[in-house]
Amino acid sequence: MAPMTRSNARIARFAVFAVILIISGFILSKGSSYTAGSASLAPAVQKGTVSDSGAPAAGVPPAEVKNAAEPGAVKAPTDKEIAKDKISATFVSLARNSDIDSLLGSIRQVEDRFNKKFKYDWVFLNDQPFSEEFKEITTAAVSGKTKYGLIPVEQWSYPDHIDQEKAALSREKMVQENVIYGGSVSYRHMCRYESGFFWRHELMMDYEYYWRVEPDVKIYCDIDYDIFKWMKDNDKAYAFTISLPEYDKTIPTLWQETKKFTDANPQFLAENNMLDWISNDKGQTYNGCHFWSNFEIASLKFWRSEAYTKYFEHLDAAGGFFYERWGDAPVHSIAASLFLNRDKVHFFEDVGYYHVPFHNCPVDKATRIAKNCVCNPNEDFSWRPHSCTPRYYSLKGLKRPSGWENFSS
Ligand SMILES: Nc1nc2c(ncn2[C@@H]2O[C@H](COP(=O)(O)OP(=O)(O)O)[C@@H](O)[C@H]2O)c(=O)[nH]1
Ligand SMILES: [Mg+2]
Repeated sequence: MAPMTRSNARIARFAVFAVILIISGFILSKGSSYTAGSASLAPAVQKGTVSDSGAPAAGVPPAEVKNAAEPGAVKAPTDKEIAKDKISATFVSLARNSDIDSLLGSIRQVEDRFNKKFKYDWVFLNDQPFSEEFKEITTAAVSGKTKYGLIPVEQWSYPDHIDQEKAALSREKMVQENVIYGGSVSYRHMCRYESGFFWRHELMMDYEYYWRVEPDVKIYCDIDYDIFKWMKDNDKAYAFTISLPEYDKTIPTLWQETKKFTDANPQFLAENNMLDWISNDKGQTYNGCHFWSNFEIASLKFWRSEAYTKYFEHLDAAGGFFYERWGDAPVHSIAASLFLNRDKVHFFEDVGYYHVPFHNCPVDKATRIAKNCVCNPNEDFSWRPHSCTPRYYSLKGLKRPSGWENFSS
């Protein structure tokens, strides 16, 4: 073999250098992909910050988070990585056996847009035993584990202190006044259960977060990040998609009972609460604003807290779940607004959602394209005059999504 010339040696040295360069590049690029324990299937985020800079990047979800990374920059995690990184969370649906068809539609949407990738569990709760058919069909539809719980009868019946004749007279009056569900006893049990009990069902004890899903809802956009993990990493306790004022006739004394409770227990009020979202006069009256609780992604720890548990006990003793028609939505929302610091509440602008008759359709076109949304922004409710979401953005000093003003009247 001919001895190596000088230029051959230079070429060899260059080749070795190039190989080292390629290998280092490969290692570095691996290092920047998904790693368990990092924030990020969801966009990489800065904790506790709000969007005060430009519009969110295309497809980058949480409108309230700034400096989020492009989802495209994050390598999709493998099934193994997802399993390792999963947190303790579940879907939860309160349902009757007869809700099967309409609930199946909701499950299909949630699975296709989110859960087929993450495989979180699903808890079903009912005041009657679930039928075998209900169990078989829902288990086949859910990618995670399914669990079926019977509600203890004392949590779905009149407490002893309720005067049932008084309750019946009030229902009669509400029917005459055309109050929606005004005459329904089961609806009242449902609202009381969702306010005070679902979070203490034994099946829910395994979990830290939940996403409530009702029959006949739609999920309009892909959710390609682990939304539960996002809640935890960003220290959020309550998240919503739609907010609006409650119908006054269902809650004549809810605010006065709330004030009685907070006057007696001022220690539960969060320092940086959202009283100014639910009251226009510094707490004298309730403006009715509430998060629409048919969609909720929230922390179970919050409902299990002393503040909320005692608040529910106070309301239950006052009897308004039966003498009036207090909904779990205003009850949850008042509690979240008063007992949580405002940084712990989040609006999922990027989660396209529908429950009759309101839509949350991302008004920012770039978000709709990036997330394969199938909704019409002209139907979006979030920025309309009756929505309470603009008020929420103003008081938190958040940057509104690009183009919101075109969908505000
Ligand atoms: N098990 C059970 N679930 C109920 C009952 N009434 C309502 N639900 C569930 O409670 C939730 C709210 O009821 P829904 O009819 O959707 O009320 P709306 O959204 O306020 O019109 C849904 O998940 C229903 O499936 C009931 O009597 N028994
Ligand atoms: Mg519903």
